[in-house]
Amino acid sequence: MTQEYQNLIGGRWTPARDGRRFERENPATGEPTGSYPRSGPDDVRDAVCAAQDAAAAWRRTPAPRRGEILFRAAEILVREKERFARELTGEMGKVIKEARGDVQEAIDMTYYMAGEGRRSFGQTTPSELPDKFAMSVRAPVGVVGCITPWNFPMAIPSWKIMPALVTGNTVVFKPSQYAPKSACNLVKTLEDAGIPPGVINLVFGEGAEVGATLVEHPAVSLISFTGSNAVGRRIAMQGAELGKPVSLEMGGRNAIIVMDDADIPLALDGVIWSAFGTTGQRCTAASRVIVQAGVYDEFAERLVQRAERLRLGNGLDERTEVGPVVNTDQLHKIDAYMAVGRDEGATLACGGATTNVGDLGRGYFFQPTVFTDAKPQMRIAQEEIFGPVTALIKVGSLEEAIAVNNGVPYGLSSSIYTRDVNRAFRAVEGIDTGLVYVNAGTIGAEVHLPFGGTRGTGNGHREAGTAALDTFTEWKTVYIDYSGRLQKAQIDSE
Ligand code: UN1
Repeated sequence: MTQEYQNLIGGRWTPARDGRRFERENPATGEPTGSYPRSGPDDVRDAVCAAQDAAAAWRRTPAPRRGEILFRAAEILVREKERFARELTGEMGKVIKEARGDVQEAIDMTYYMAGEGRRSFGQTTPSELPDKFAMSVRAPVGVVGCITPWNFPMAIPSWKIMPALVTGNTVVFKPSQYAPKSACNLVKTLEDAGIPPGVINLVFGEGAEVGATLVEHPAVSLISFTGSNAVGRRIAMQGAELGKPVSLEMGGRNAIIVMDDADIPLALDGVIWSAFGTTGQRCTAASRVIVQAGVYDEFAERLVQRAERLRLGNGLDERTEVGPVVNTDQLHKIDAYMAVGRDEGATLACGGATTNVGDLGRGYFFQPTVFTDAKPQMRIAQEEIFGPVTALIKVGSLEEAIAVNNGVPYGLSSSIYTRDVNRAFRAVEGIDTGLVYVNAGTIGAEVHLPFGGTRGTGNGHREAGTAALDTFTEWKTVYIDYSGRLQKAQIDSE
């Protein structure tokens, strides 16, 4: 029988009020992986209430104590890493090595934010007046709603939940319905680490019901969302109307630039990893490769050879290099882009179809695909496909490469392969994305540096690093006048 999972509300694992459920299946095999509450607005309201009730005591808990709970959670994640990784692969498909990396990223973030319990520095600065002291401290915002996608089901929730908790907020967490077990594992870990009831609440269900209620709820002070641009924009508009800050992370259309003087084998490794790792289902995936004319033909040929050899399969098999895509909708969406690319005049150099050879027939597999002769304005070079598909674009110069790189609606990650340090620095300066890599692919951000993007990717916020603390706290500026008399800033100091 399929195992039944529950919401966590106010420290109690409970079904949806009206008893509805949904099932998730393994995208590699079609087998059921669990049954989850299909929650409705009432469940969200219960969770928000629980988070509100827990807020006062949690914000008064000294930050180092909050950090210790996170530290214990990180220790549990370390112990359970293999099991969590296997369950993660089983429900969203990424290959097991990468699933371990996903859990590791959550471990890294949890340790990192545990340390913030003893930092969370503010400023002290001299006042312009005598006998007056000035400082700034961080204050929690209150109840935070975290809405997360399926492609990094451990890492991305940890980017939101850990900084929110350590800075004294309480959380209502709505994970993707395509990776619910990992969400459960993460929340259970926090519970086992000793997080008080109501401080973290978990509500499973669909965006239209659960997510929407969370965004609109007046007691939710902040929404942190990672997902599609369409949903993110809607949340931003609602947030503006309700006067509610929202932090958005909404995908990319990232490129690797390969210059004539690049180390070609290294660049090939970088493209294969960045385009087809996680089956291309990373916001940071290299879905475009901008290649200088002098090496274009050779690069295209060698890339196609490598892509054709990639081994598709169940991610739990250690030999598998590319797992399934997450669901049938994604499979159809990716498939539909094949015709779009061909109609626009790009050449389908390899892949281009779903595959159901042998066991693959039970899952959602799409062949690693390379389009050559793509032009910068084609839809296959502009729109986020989110699958194992990359498009090669030929350019003449570094300036043109940078212009093409920047000429998309998104601005998350970019990379350049060159041996010329001057070119590398010129690219770093000219590229308009939140992340830039030199002689490395577009994926692989580390947790202690800011993560996020420009233009259609974000709305000015960054996750990870100390930048995350700015999202989850308000600055409180404190002046203490110990002169015993009325002192007037800007006036008495003349
Ligand atoms: C994402 O795809 O949204 O830099 C996150 C990377 C990973 C995180 C990706 N550390 O590719």
